[in-house]
Amino acid sequence: MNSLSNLFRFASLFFLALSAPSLLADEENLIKNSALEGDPMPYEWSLADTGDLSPGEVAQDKDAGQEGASCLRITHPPGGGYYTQIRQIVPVSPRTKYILRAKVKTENLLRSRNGMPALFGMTNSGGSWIGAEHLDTFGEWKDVEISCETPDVDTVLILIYLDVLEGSFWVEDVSLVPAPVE
Ligand SMILES: [Ca+2]
Repeated sequence: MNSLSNLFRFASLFFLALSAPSLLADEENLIKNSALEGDPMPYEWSLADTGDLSPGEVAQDKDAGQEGASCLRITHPPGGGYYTQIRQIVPVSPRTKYILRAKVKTENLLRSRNGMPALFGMTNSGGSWIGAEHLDTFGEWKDVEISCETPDVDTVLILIYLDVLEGSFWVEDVSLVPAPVE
């Protein structure tokens, strides 16, 4: 075999290796509208009823630092009583390992004394956390990856959650995929 065909074979394998994982991830992603596109509320996602506390401002931010992407932004301006929870019900298999991912950024979070920060994660339908990450990213984008195992349920709630006196929370590219079998 000459060196040119070796080179071609190597290049083909290289590009196959590059493209295969992303194709697989797209097919397996259980999240609908994973890019959180909407006007401004993302389609396929809903705003939870938070009772006496009104939700904050939901917007699509094209200048949030993810090239070419419009990112979901939740803002709690000063002076309000806010509690924002954006969620999607997702069918899953019981007692199965999953990986939940998103790109996130927060800025100027002012917590109440007992308040939670920005949170990303998933719960069962009764609101018990299965996996979550508290987010203090101080203006920098961060890739969040949460490995968790579903309890004996066939749906979960994916939550984008902000419970602060003031501050902003950006989210993009949410995915939930079955964990690779070990
Ligand atoms: Ca988006």
